[in-house]
Amino acid sequence: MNLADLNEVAQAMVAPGKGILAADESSPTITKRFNAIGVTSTDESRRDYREMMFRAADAMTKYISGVILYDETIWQNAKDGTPLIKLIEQAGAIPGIKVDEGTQPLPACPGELVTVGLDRLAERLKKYYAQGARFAKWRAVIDINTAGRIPSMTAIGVNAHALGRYAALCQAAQIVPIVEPEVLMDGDHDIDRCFEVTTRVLNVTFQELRKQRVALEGMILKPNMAVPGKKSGKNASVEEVAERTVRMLKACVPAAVPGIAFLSGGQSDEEATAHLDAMNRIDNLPWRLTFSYGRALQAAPQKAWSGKSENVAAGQRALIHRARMNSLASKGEWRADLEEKAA
Ligand code: 5MM
Repeated sequence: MNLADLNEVAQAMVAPGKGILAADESSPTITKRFNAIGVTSTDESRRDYREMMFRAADAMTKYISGVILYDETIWQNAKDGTPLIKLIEQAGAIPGIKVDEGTQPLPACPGELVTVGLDRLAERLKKYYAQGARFAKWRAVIDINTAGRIPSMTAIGVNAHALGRYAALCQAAQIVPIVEPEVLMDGDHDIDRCFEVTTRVLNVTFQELRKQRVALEGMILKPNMAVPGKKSGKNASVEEVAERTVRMLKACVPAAVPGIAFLSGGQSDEEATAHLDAMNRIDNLPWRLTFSYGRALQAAPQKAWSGKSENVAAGQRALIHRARMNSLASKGEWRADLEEKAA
């Protein structure tokens, strides 16, 4: 492992004013998104959609540091035969790859999941590196369900262990691991419970990363923010979310980690931007804080595009807009009126 090179890639992923486009939806997930806009999901429509995004020059060159791809996309060519991965590289962005193979029910832990995909991961990483991937992503999913006493320490432990195994294998293959332990915001829990569970998950995850000798300087953390569950009927102010999230991260994430790139987790586009912006207005942060959004970057371009070639420019404009808003938020320079002006 060459740590200086890993650190250089990690720093570039969180370069000032830039963040990550999470375009790594598995085929079932992108099919769900396409169904919502009335588009049939085929190899070709998935390719066309992703090509549209990777050709949105202003987004890709100014605001996006890297793109997380799904296995299918990393091997696909654009309509004119250019490999999609080349479009990303030509824009000056870094190609990344989702390497987990989804979740399975965790035995003896009803309602809980474990992320799988460690078997043959070392071989797969070699192939992805040869194809141009310089970072990877693995997502662990932790649900909160107070009635079911979820999450259990078993689920937190096995998922953290897998994140540690994955991260160590990535670094051995000279690939920067994005470590994503996602605590879902779907439940009826309040912000205190989200704060408490996420703190526990992050602490156990970093224990595992240390145990498995992962170099913190050569990784990126992708966490959820501290927010109330969607079904709680409770709201938290932008400042409260920002203050709680930064407090939680300061207690759990060593300053050696170059950057934290948040998931959006089902927040609205503007909420995700406003929360990131408010965090970046807090002084003396030990790491760079930016975005690694999937839905909060793509919902608007998906709708504008709606599978029609005549809408490609509109889809690209929508992506450029969201990427610019989040770029400003990553510097604490976003203002709500910029959204209205664009509308
Ligand atoms: C883009 O969605 C990613 C892939 O999900 P599946 O494996 O379930 O298809 C997902 O991992 C994503 O990278 C993160 O959760 C962040 O996305 P959001 O939409 O939460 O910002």
